[in-house]
Amino acid sequence: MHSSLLGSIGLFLTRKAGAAPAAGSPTLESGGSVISEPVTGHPVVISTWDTGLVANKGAWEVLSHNGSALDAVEAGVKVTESSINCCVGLGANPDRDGFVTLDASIMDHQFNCGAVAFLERIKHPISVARRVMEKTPHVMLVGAGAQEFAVAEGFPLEDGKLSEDAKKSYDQWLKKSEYKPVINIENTKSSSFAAPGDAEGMAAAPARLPNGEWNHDTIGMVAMDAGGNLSGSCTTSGMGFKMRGRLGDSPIIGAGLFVDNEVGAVTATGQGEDVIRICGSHTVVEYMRQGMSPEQACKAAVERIARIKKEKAKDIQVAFIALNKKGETGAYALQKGFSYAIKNNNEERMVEVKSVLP
Ligand code: SD4
Repeated sequence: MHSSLLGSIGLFLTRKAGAAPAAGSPTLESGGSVISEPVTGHPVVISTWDTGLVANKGAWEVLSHNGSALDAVEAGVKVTESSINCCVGLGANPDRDGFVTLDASIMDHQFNCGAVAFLERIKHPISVARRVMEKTPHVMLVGAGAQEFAVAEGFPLEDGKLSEDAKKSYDQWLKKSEYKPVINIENTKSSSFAAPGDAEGMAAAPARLPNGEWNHDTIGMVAMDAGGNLSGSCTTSGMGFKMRGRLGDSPIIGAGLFVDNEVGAVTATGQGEDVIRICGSHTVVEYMRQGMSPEQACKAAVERIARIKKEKAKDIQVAFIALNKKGETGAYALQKGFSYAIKNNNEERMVEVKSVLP
């Protein structure tokens, strides 16, 4: 057997609550039960929300065959991009004007990164992001330029029709919000997304979808391969019914995704404006560099957002998931109800995540 695999098997032990933390990692703060036990060892893949469970299977196909973390995180989130769901891929909810616009980013273990944003009619933005990383001197392409690049690279231009679910959801949203394109809804006052420095409560997108669920479901994924290298990916349609041209955190390296192969890999989900405000994923990596566990680091970043948002924190959801160089995983959310999916050689499950707000 390959020696690195033998080495990894020794690490495939889940540290139980109460067991001594690894040298150098501070203990978890007291005052709440540890819902998410860190999982150690590699290969390992984690990803956001329930859809992560299936996406992880796609990544595992690669990781279990000794593939790279980079190939794994691309393959994994492509599974979600191909499925019909509210917030990822071409089947997702559109912007206010009825167009699905997609954002994605990818980053490897050597600080190579690529992103696309405001991309329309392309099924796999994550793969276009990877092409940007590998075939251009740039990090990010947006809008028509990103689409032209994708087509030149051989990605088919899809028809741009809304999925049945998205059409229903959009029609319902139009009714409820009484949105008429001729009226400048962007100037509607809404406190939901206001923060210090915001243009006095300018509406960005509804906090909740017409069915009452939080308006988010990005897939962010980070993985470590058998060789111990880290990579990450993040792909989304952003907030449903957003202003046309709006970008969230997902395509922004350092906000929605960041990987430092010496320290760890982090991705974010939720209200992107507030993740961007604190360069969220980069911040979590830096907290881990200072010695925090993945969970502690995610918690510290979420708390920072809560402090900035003050009483408006209750109107938004933000969460981070993190994987450190030891293969330990952790996450934290602002609101209850966030979970992430984990897969390694020993287990495949959802992990319920603790929140800053009750
Ligand atoms: C965004 N962060 O566009 C994304 C949305 C999201 O889970 O994460 N949804 O702001």
